[in-house]
Amino acid sequence: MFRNRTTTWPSHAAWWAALVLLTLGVGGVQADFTFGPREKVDFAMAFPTLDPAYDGITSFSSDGLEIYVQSTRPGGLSSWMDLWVTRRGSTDADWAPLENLGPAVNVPNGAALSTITGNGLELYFNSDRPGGQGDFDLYVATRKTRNNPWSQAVNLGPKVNGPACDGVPSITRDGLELYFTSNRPGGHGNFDVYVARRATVNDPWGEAENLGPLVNSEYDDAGPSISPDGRVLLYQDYLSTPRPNGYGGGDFWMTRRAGRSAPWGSPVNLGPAINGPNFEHNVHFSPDGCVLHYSTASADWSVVENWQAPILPIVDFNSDQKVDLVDLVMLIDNWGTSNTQCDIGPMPWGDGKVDIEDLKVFMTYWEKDNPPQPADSK
Ligand SMILES: [Ca+2]
Ligand SMILES: [Ca+2]
Ligand SMILES: [Ca+2]
Ligand SMILES: [Ca+2]
Repeated sequence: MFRNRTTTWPSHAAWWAALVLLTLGVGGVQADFTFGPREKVDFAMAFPTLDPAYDGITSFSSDGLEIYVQSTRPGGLSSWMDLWVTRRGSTDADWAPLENLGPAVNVPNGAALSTITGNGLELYFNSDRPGGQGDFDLYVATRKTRNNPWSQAVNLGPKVNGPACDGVPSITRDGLELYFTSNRPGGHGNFDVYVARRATVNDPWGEAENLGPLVNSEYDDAGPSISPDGRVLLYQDYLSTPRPNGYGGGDFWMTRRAGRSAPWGSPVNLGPAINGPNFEHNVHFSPDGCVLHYSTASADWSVVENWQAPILPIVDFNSDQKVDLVDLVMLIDNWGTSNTQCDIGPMPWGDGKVDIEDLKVFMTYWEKDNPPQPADSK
């Protein structure tokens, strides 16, 4: 697949020079990923069919062709918020006007904060409609195909929901892990993040589990957003007193794990590229994992702004400000391993192995730094 790019590949001599450099110890910091500077999203430009006065994005379909929106706009079925969808036929087509998801999902008590499985057939959301386990609960609506209407939403039942507030679901793309927040008794204080699991999408959800005292704290651990591959979990602390060592107001925090069966690591603040003095909330990964979408609110919530920030793999493995031969050789040298330094794809944080997905990512940066020379005309 890279055959037509051989003009940008190094000569044998250069290969050996690089190998020598490598064995002499030219290395660098542990490569990883980083967040690029955030920029304000002009809703009118990016999503012309949405109105920021009413609408908030709650989830993207994995193919990028549907955005689920919670909205207080007129025409809804509830006195609070309804879920709506906007669609497009391809990733470069225009978004269609919002459609209300209808009475299968929206009832007078409302529906909000949705998450959709990778196959687009299950939509989870929270609602405090009558008939649940108490307070807000999680519900799911299903459909047979992407073109069928949604079925009547059902409560996830007492293994997942309880009498306390259960909300803000976020599901892995494979539909096997459902993260949410709850202030049920038995946690570590205020809201905590919980997960429910199932073996296959045809199995019922198991008993929800607290993510434990490393991830959760005495502060609010809320608003979870799981990466599509389930290796990065973001959450927020904005509801009451934030965690110490943040940037003011509520902030986003991140925990990571090496694989789906590995334990979650210590949470870290997303840092000043993302967090500021306002209240960061409502965070989502783009379907390709390369962009973070989120909102900020002023202390009195009178000003809500929408932001996006690129999620960037660190391709310059040896930190010399160039993406060049030395970095390529490091990647090749780690081919087939699980060295996180060179694990830069397919998501910016990698997938636990160094292979063709990482080379593809590397080559996109290589070509930016080393544009092909125009062919000699003589
Ligand atoms: Ca509940
Ligand atoms: Ca907590
Ligand atoms: Ca903040
Ligand atoms: Ca990889």
